[in-house]
Amino acid sequence: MFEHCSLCFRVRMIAALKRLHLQEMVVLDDDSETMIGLVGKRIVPILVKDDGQPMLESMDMVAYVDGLGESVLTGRQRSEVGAWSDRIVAKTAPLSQPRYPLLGLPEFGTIAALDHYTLRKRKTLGDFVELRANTRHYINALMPDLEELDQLIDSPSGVNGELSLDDIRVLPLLRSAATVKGLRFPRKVHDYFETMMDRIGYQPLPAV
Ligand SMILES: N[C@@H](CCC(=O)N[C@@H](CS)C(=O)NCC(=O)O)C(=O)O
Repeated sequence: MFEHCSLCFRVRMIAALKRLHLQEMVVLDDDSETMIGLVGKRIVPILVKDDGQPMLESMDMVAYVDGLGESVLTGRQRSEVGAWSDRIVAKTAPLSQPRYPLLGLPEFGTIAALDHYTLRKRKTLGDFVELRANTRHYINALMPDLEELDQLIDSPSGVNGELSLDDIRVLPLLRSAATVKGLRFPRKVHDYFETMMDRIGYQPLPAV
């Protein structure tokens, strides 16, 4: 996994909700070898099950972990929440991705790993300094979506009330958005984020 990765956080989240031990291993951003050695390509998250078999899709991993013992994701899903989650990624990426290298995260623990990330993201997203310089613009573009989520949240302990796969979709995205100093979550989003992070026992990432 990468510490900053929201898809990886889905798996960490379900393990925490289930009170199951997940042995976590962070790879350096330039350590393609480890990922390719496990599954034949560069990708995270990878879940290696107790029988040694690796899994590749984060939502399959979530279903697998939730299926160990009694399920906790018993609530209904709502298509509006799923659609919101799909849409928001393009809005948070220009804010969160240029910030991750500033947070002291283990996947950027060497200069080579840090530069590897910066170079590959420059190709897809653009120049980090320029993106960060436009923080206000990207925050303004994101706020209507956060207001929309505020209307969608049913309870601080579950976006649809009872815990569901929608929480697995939403919380990791909020964790990423919360790396942006100066971005204020609307009240219900804020309460949901605090309550859920507290429940799973994770500190938010630093905000810069
Ligand atoms: N559908 C996969 C997508 C996994 C994925 O796109 N992972 C990204 C990181 S968020 C990745 O590995 N990108 C390649 C890279 O980092 O070089 C899942 O949900 O697990």
